[in-house]
Amino acid sequence: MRIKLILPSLTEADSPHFRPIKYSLFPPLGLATLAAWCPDDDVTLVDQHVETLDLDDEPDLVAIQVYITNAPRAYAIADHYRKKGAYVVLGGLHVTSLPDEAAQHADTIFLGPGEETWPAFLEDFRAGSPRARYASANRTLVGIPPVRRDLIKRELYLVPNSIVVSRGCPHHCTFCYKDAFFEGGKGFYTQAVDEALAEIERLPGRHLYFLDDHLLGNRRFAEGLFDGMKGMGRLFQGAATVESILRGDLVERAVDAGLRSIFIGFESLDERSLIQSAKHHNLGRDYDAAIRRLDALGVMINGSFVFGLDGDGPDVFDRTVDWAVSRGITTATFHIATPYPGTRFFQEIEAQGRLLHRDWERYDTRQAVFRPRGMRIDELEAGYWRAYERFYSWRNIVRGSAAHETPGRSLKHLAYAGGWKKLEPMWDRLIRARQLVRARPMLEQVLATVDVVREAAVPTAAEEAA
Ligand code: B12
Ligand code: SF4
Repeated sequence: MRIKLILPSLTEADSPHFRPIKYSLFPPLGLATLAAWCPDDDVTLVDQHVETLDLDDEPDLVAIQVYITNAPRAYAIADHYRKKGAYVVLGGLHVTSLPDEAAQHADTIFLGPGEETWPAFLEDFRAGSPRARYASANRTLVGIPPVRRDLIKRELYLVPNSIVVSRGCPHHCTFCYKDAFFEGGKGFYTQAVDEALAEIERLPGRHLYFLDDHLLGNRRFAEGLFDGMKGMGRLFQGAATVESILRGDLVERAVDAGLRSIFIGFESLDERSLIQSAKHHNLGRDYDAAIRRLDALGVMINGSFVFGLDGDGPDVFDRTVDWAVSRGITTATFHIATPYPGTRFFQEIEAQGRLLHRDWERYDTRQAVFRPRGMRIDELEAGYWRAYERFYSWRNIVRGSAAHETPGRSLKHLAYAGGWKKLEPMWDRLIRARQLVRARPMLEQVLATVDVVREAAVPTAAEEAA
């Protein structure tokens, strides 16, 4: 059977917001995961961010991954293939949030993760009796076949070794996709440690990026994973919460296994906004202590911040940027608060009559899609762009890098932040020439240099108690 798996572009390639390097970071891991159940089929995997989508072919089955901002493109592609007589199925986050919308463009839709439903569908499809809807309920990653990495065109990505060893997260922030996506079953589960380690062993090169929502979310699993990775010589990046950094010694174990940079959801410096988002695990946490601890371990921080929550006034942008720069946060990801359908945040904003529109393509966290309380819409959007501009000004990159205790760490900060945001023409050239592979040693070099100050990493009694 000819199966075509498609990840439609999250942003149109001719949009001013299409930053080629951002969209050439990671391959479509979800679809490569599904392909594992089709070892004997003729499978093509197309990622519209990095390659042209040929619409003139004749696949028997087309499976499309739908995120919120690619929904209109996904539906157009689906309609096209259905007209041509292909069987078209849709799955992913947006389909799970709005199944009835997606069902208008598909022969079959999938709700939730695909590890249980996709093989069930394939069996029904091959038997000639596929259902219109499959919803995941029994979730596990134990014993699933290995991701079809042979379908990933490694040369097109800066980080071809993206990996997920868990699904979901133990928390319930109201703005997060998580509760909507995992409804009807477990919302946080992991691979078996030995299977995760075997998957890591199979990855070539040194650098890995864990795309897990919360890599430190299950203590026992993370301990096993990091202990098993010790000595493998890997360098990796991942994501975790402030609270998990402050607790116990998991972060030291992660560093020993190769952790060099971490994505942390600070989200807000204001208690009111944290309460509004049910981000209880951040409440009362000592952000500074977490940052000091990571810095002492030589781990760079990518801080995530959300603007436009109810506690935010027009001063939030400069205040947040000044704070992040003064703390030596290496890179920052800013978002305009965006209520994704299916989330509690969406329900609240809709009930309050504050939603501006349902143009999903504009739900890209760069545009205001609801009326904020503490400022005007134009203030929110202008403030968001100003935050990026200020944070990544050379002046602030230099100031941020000076916030570290050692010259080695300052240099690393300069190289990483500068490389990420100030070398756009170089990235564009490498991408056009299909030579991103040449930048990987540079990335590894920056990540590899560490000067750890262990003593400072020991938590205080208060941190331990928290
Ligand atoms: C990698 C990533 C990206 C990559 C690109 C995506 C890619 N190459 O896959 C990049 C960096 C480009 C990116 C950008 C953005 N991202 Co992003 N990203 C992720 C991340 C971290 C991992 C995705 C992943 O690989 N997951 C692991 C795989 C195994 O899971 P999966 O893809 O969901 O696939 C499974 C299921 O969904 C299902 N499935 C999926 N498709 C299909 C299809 C069929 C037919 C079937 C049966 C099943 C199925 O089966 C798979 C196996 O279970 C997720 C967080 C997360 N944990 O998922 C956020 C996430 C997807 N991103 C998100 C957002 C908001 C963005 C941005 C809009 C925000 C921003 N400012 O950065 C931008 C996009 C800008 C724009 N204009 O749209 C949100 C999406 C919310 C939503 N409702 O769609 C997420 C969930 C983060 C979050 N916590 O809010 N992102
Ligand atoms: S901690 Fe992060 S991944 Fe977990 S629910 Fe909150 S926003 Fe989502």
